[in-house]
Amino acid sequence: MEILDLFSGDQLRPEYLSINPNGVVPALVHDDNIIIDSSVIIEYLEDINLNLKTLRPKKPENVARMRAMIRYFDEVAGPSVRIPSYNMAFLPHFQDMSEKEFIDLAESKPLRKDFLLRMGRTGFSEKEMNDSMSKIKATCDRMEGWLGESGGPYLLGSDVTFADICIMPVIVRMKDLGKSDLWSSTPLVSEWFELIQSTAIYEKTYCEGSLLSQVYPHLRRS
Ligand SMILES: N[C@@H](CCC(=O)N[C@@H](CS)C(=O)NCC(=O)O)C(=O)O
Repeated sequence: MEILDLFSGDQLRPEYLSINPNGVVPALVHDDNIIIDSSVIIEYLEDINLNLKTLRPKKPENVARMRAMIRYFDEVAGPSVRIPSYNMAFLPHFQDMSEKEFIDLAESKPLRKDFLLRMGRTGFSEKEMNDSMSKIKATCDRMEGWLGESGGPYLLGSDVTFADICIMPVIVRMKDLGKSDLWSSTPLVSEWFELIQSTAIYEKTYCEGSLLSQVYPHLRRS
């Protein structure tokens, strides 16, 4: 396993770009296969028979429903969570740069150039922040509906699936940024999140140092 330092630009070095031309993590190299994008990687890990607990439903119609949920998360929640993350946690890294250094950095990002230029060194506007929060709230409302339809406690019913795994980091990030009120009016989402946080595997996943509030002192709340 290789750990990349994203603020040193490890993800933009030619060796890494030859693995993932998008210049983002994660990437998996397994035998001679390169697999990129986290939601693709986790399905691949199931398909190579590592004897892991299955996270894909059995019925094809449920697999389709699960994938449609993941598409929604990637379309709506994924891009939205980046805006408060950058504004509240990462912005100081960019404010320490000169304008030229910042533009050069933005230009070097295959996937995130426009995103960084939109943020600039002053951060995303209040309107962009509010729009992001609305989209994450809309995601919680969708999840509430799905949990109601399936009977929970997971999005597709009694078993945890890739859909739960794909949205979990967004909800964890928002909690870490002090935005738990986004699901205060969606009780099924609150219960879903409590359940996920109570598992042993959650503790392992979010080991010490993996939350932004553990890395950036200014995010710590008393
Ligand atoms: N859809 C991609 C998104 C990957 C992504 O945005 N990764 C971030 C870290 S969470 C990254 O590598 N950022 C590096 C950069 O912006 O230069 C996935 O889920 O794998």
